[in-house]
Amino acid sequence: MSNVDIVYLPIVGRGLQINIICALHDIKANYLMSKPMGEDFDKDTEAPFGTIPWLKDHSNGIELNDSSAIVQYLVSKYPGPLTPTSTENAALSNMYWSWAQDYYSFVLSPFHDIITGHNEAFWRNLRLTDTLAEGGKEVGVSNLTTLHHKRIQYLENNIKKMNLGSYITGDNCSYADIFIFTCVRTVQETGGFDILREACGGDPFKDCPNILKICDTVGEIPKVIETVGSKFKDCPI
Ligand SMILES: N[C@@H](CCC(=O)N[C@@H](CS)C(=O)NCC(=O)O)C(=O)O
Repeated sequence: MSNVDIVYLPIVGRGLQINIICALHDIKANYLMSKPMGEDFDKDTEAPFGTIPWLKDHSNGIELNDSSAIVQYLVSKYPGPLTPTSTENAALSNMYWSWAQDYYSFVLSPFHDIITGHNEAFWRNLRLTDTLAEGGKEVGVSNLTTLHHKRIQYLENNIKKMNLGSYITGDNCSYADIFIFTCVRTVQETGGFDILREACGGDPFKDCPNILKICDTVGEIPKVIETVGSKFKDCPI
């Protein structure tokens, strides 16, 4: 039994990338599920900020309640292939991770509200939004689809301009590549995101060969394949 507890939900969301990072760094974490989709933990009362993911490392008592902080902690405390190789590489990994975090927060997460039909204001501990408030589902999906195209085009253009190596920060896989990979595959493969695939005429990343190339490279890493299993097919979002 390892000393690291990680709490999330049984969806891809902001959880699978942490599981992949643990697998690549040989961190044997205990994966616990929070209410309302599991019974191991109550995010509303046990997580300091009321959200998940949440981590506790019992080897030193540290408790972290933010996915970026969790990932940066894991790759520094338990060094492995995703540990940044220099200050510059650390900054770039952090920046590209934040691209994925913003894409997740402002595109994928509002889509979750539409997909699950759980869009009422005040249900969240973190933000106050009603994705359908300004004109219902059709307008909501159309606006989010526009934002999806904008955000991925910026990343695609940046990768093209920087003429990077196989991965987003160069020749080595970074933790940012892992999050970009889980976001892209979530949109391409999970059942719930058929709504965005349909709004994009079937292929939400058709103009993004560089993003897709990175995702294909990440998707060939044996520990990624093993950790992902059939999750993109099985999870709704
Ligand atoms: N910046 C935080 C955001 C955490 C977050 O919004 N988590 C979602 C699940 S992915 C959540 O807990 N939502 C429920 C709520 O806000 O009550 C992080 O990256 O950990």
